[in-house]
Amino acid sequence: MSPDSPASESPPAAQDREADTAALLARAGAVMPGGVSSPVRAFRGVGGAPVFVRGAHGAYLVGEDGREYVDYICSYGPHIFGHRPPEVIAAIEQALAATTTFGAPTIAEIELAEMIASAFPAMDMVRLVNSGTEATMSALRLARAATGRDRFIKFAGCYHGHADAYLVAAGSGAATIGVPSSPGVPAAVVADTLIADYNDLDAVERLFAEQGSSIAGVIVEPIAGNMGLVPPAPGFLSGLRALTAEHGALLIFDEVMTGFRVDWGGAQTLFDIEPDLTTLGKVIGGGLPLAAYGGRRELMNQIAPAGPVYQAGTLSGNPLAVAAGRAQLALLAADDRAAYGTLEASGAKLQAGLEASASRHGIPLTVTRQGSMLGLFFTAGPMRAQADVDGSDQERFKRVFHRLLAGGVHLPPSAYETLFLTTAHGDAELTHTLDVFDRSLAAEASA
Ligand code: KE4
Repeated sequence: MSPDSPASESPPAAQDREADTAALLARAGAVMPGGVSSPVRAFRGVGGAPVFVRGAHGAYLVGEDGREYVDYICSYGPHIFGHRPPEVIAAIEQALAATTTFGAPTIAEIELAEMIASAFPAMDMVRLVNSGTEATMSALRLARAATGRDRFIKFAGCYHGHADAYLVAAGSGAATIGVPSSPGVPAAVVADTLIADYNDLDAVERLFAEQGSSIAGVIVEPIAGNMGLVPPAPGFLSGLRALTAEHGALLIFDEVMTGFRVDWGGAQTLFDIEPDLTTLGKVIGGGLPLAAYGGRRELMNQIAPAGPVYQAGTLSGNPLAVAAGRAQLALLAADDRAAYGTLEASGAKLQAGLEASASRHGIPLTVTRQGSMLGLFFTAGPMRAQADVDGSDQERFKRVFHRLLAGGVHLPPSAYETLFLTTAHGDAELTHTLDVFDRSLAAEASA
């Protein structure tokens, strides 16, 4: 299907593929919980056995069975130029010639931090960490230290990683596997976690009216991507900015998914709102483990060793990950940031095709989108909060997911995940996707 697909390897018959995958999953499950390294990959949200992946190129995953799939997982966000962009691979190879890790400061870390700070005006200073979870965990610790308060507000359906305090009404894999509040999280830890519905500014206003003097901050995905893609309602983010400023709390934008994805300066630039702290990840690591948090100088200088708030990491600022991240950000900055125009055009084309197909077949569908991030919901909408996602036709999502997979199109295996596009998703990939999607909806309409 793709220009360099392994044409010689004809995929094994479907039943062989199923058997092989089932055997792989059984083998994996004997030594790894659920057979995976992260829950959402186990297909619990859609049923069936996951595709074990052997390789990837451009917009394609290659399964262990040799089949190719147009990839809309994109590793849940890090890939924005497709798999193996030559410039990123070359940067990693060059860094590898020096080492895999030093455990000592490097000029490359300074340069990446300077790139990030220049793209995000709200980030005077940056601390590099290894995962989005570390970034949001550290940002919360800093907010609590800076305000001397313990409580914070998060939104149902938003996912900020798996630090204990956040595993309440979490999105992403937590929502998928139906355990939004995980066992093992002490009640005392989440006693300070206050929950509101996304886009419900009145609920936030009430929480501040009741407990404002004990609220350290509000953490929010400025464009929610962990309950599918749910956009902020007009005035929601500016309302959070006003309420946090009024009550001396910090506004934390969790841009692990949206940072450098929806715009060079993230959602905060799109919406022209300046948070107090920002968390980043995914794109900034170029596919290797790297994330970051940052904010105003007087806040960040409270982080050890500049200040008393402790946070550390053996592999933080890892030279390979920093090299990959710098190369990927350089690609995004190239040609006056032309990549964003390409991603917007592809995203708009895919959205229009999906919506036209649903209209043709009389299937209720809401497609939400911000650039190269899309949400796919089998419901008339609108999508404002997790309850709207919960109320969508999830059985239909599962059936369409598997029909697409059989047709060589791999969505993220959950109605609570966002589809990602990269610059490698060209006309051939979008046309194939829309053809298979249309056939899937025709089957739904005739069922
Ligand atoms: P990690 O710890 O997974 O690197 O990042 C946590 C995180 C924090 N904030 C936001 C907005 C995020 O989207 C994430 C992670 N996103 C999920 C995808 N929905 C990661 C996929 C997974 O858990 O396997």
